[in-house]
Amino acid sequence: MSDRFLPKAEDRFTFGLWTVGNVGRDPFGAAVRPLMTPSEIVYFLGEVGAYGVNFHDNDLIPIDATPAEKAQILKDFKKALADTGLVVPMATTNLFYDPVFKDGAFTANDPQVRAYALHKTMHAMDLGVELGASVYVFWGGREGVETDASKNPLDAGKRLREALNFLCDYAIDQGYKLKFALEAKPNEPRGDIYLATTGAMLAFIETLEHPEMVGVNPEVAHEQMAGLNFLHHVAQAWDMDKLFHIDLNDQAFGRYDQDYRFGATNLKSAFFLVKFLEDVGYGGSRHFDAHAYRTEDYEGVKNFARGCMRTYLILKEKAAQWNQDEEIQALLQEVLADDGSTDAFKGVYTPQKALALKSASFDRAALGSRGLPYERLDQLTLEVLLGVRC
Ligand code: GCO
Ligand code: MN
Ligand code: MN
Repeated sequence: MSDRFLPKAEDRFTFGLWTVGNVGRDPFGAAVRPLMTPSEIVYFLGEVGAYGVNFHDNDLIPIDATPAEKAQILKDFKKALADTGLVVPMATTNLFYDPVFKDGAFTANDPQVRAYALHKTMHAMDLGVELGASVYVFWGGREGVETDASKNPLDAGKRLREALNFLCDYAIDQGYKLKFALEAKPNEPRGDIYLATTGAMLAFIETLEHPEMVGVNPEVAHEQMAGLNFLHHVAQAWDMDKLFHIDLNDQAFGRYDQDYRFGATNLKSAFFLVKFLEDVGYGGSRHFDAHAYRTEDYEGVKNFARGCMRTYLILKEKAAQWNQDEEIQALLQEVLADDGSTDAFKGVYTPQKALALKSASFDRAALGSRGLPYERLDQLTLEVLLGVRC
């Protein structure tokens, strides 16, 4: 392994307890790996070179833990963090596993379930903040339906808004410096999940009482499951100053939720994503929300985790190469060339500009017949990725 691709703290590579700790259970088969304790996972992540570890409340503290058990787990976990130097940048609530959430949490029809979801989330926020989290993720895995006969989507939106407003105020009231990051997913585990895309989340945020506290946590696989372009959603979030966190993994279009190693399936998309994050100077966590193939033992899980980070760093180097490649840059200049002939129409609207633009004449046929060198640009991109351009 070449040293320049070893992860460093400034890369902000994080993993969830549930990612490398995934035991390989699926709807068709039992666990294939033994369960690691939370502190064992921290040492494991320290060994592979991660910067941080994130968790759902119940990844760390089982839902039925006694106060004494909770205290012991926390003590061991904090010791593991201190021993390894790992930090906890993000925390979240498990609002999907327990049967109580079978009809959703904040959007459940039963008001007692909705109240319990708020109760559980406030406790989980306390836990996250105690361990240093500054981003709090909301992934509404069960906030959806199998049949629209069961729930009015307007009611669901209203309930979700009320819950997030309540929790923003709770954070403010406690003096927590927490930012909320909403994570969209189109389906799985529900037949349809509300606010299915990052774009839908971005629009919803503007309807909240504290939109400044709330951003998004887009995940590669979630837009890809829906056949959408993930980069475009990330760019929109960035443009709105809402990219608070990001979940990196990979996924074939139209499949079940695969959660593959970052870059494993759509390498070119992964490249443009890394290039975007690096070009704009994204400074948040690069969180790998993925898990190893079910075929792996824990040596394989180490290969998986190292692979996520190493692929990111290789793509980062490729992005720098792409930005410096003379032929690529010359093609971009050609594509972006501006002869100044439309300067008089640019910028803010004035009635004069509008009039001048309406009476201007354009050689539509000449414009339409101009060739654009995108084939060459894309081929050069592939050749950078394939390592045949120096
Ligand atoms: C999924 C989601 C989750 C969330 C996690 C944190 O598809 O299962 O991506 O892994 O990211 O629950 O909120
Ligand atoms: Mn996911
Ligand atoms: Mn995720």
